[in-house]
Order: sequence, then structure tokens, then C-alpha cells
Amino acid sequence: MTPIAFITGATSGIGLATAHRFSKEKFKLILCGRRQDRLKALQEELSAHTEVTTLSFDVRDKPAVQQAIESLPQDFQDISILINNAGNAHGLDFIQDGDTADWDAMIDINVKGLLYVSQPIIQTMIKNKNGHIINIGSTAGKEVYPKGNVYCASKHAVDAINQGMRMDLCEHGIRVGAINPGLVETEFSKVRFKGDDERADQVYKRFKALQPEDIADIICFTVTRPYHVNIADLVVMPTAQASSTMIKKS
Ligand code: NDP
Ligand code: 8X3
Repeated sequence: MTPIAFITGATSGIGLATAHRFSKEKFKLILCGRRQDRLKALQEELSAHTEVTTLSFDVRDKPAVQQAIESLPQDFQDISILINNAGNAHGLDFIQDGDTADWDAMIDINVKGLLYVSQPIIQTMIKNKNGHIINIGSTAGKEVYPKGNVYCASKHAVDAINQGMRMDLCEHGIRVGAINPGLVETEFSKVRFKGDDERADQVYKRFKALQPEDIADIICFTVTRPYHVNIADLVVMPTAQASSTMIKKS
């Protein structure tokens, strides 16, 4: 049966590249994000390759998440792949200077939003005895870096949720795994630095960062393994990066 893939954060970066990659595999696509103009354009583009529907909601808004998933057309309801990708960092500050609104955003989006999206889809997967969940974590979920405090905490939470989901869903035959990238050149830093594009661009200067397509390739490899193979936890960094704080720049 054609896989039905639900991708959060499909309007940009890793999620967008994954949508493109999956369209080449002819997976049916449910593309999510808040920016409706981008979703509409993407649907138009990818519909040349496969069946696509879109859902616009904020992952923080629990009733909106529920409503959006319930609104799916009948032939998109049996979701078999969930890419929990929507997420971001807000600010890069010492803990004593952190903006509590930034803390709320990161915990609400990266942790609570991921849970809100996952639960109804997990119920469908259990019913169908078929499913694969990929949680996009980060190297920030494996180590902590100065001023990364709350973003790192949110990604450590994703790491714990990934392990917990795998344990709870094992008896239902559902695959669960995390992909944890290091630096990927996306809109991530533009969001983190609140539109300060010059500062954001500096993050990816003087070394070759991962590209969103690199992660999309890995996601695609992961979901196309035979069903008895579950890539449980994968860390991927640019060759020029050895840890969150050690990056070889020219
Ligand atoms: P982008 O900023 O390019 O993409 C983020 C995506 O998340 C967008 O599609 C955005 O869509 C969506 N999103 C953000 N907030 C919300 C929200 N409240 N509700 C619904 N959707 C939301 O960043 P990346 O592609 O880099 O980030 C994707 C994931 O990868 C994140 O979880 C990030 O933490 C993780 N990651 C990124 C790394 C990097 O270096 N770039 C490294 C490691 C992990 P919209 O604004 O339309 O809602
Ligand atoms: C994003 C990578 O190093 O900017 O998760 O935190 S990093």
C-alpha cells in the first residue's frame, strides 16, 4: 500500500526537503505548517508527482492540532509515517538573561507540540498495526552548549520522548526513531535570531554545513528499510563539526 506521510514543519528547511524527497517516492503527503501561502505553493508543485493535502495549524494549539487531524479526507487518514520535525530555537542567551517568552515557545513547540501531534496519529497506527515515527532531535539533545540552555533542554526532552515512544509502541509493532542533526543550513538561525539575517548567516559561514536535502536523504533511507529494521537513534554532523562547540572554520 502507498505510504501516507505526515510531515510537520514542511514549509521550510528539513521538512520542505523531506516533502520533496518523499514526493519522488510517490508517498501520499500531508504537509503541515503555519504559513498557508507556502503550503499552497508546495501542494501545487508536488501534486505533479503524488497526491498531496495540507494542514495549517500551530502545533502549540492543542484543539487546532486535533481538529486539523480529524479534518483529513478519508483517503489520507491511515497515516503510516509521521515526521515530527516542526521546531525551532528562540534566542541564544545566558540563562540569567533569557526571555521567558522564548523559553515558553521552545518548550511549547518542540516538546508539547510534538506530543499533541503524535498522540492521535499513534492511535491510528496502533489500530492499523503499522507505523513509523521519526522524531527530529538534534545534537543539542545529546549535549549542551553555552547559552543553549532551554533549546538543549527541549531537544533532550525529544530524546527522552523518542526512547519512551519506542518502548511504549514496541508491542504494537510501530517503528520509532530519532534523527539528530548538527548544523543544517535552513531558516533555523533566522528564527533563533529573530530576523537578524546577518547574524544568522554567520552561523553557516567558513565551513560546509549540512543541507536540508542531506537530512531528507537520511529520513528517506530510514523509512524505506525493511519493516523489521528500525533505525532507533542517529546523529549526523557536518564533517567540519565534531561537537556542538567544536567546528573547524576556515
Ligand atoms: P526551519 O526554520 O527552516 O523550519 C522549521 C519548520 O517548523 C517550518 O516549516 C515552520 O513552519 C515549522 N514550525 C515552527 N514553529 C511552528 C509552530 N509553532 N507550529 C507549526 N509549525 C511550526 O528549521 P529547520 O528545518 O532547521 O528545523 C526543523 C527541525 O530540525 C527543528 O525541530 C529543529 O529543531 C531541528 N534541527 C535543526 C538543525 C539546524 O541546524 N537547522 C539541527 C538540528 C535539529 P511555519 O513557520 O510555516 O509554521
Ligand atoms: C540545531 C543545532 O547546534 O544550533 O539543533 O543547536 S544547534
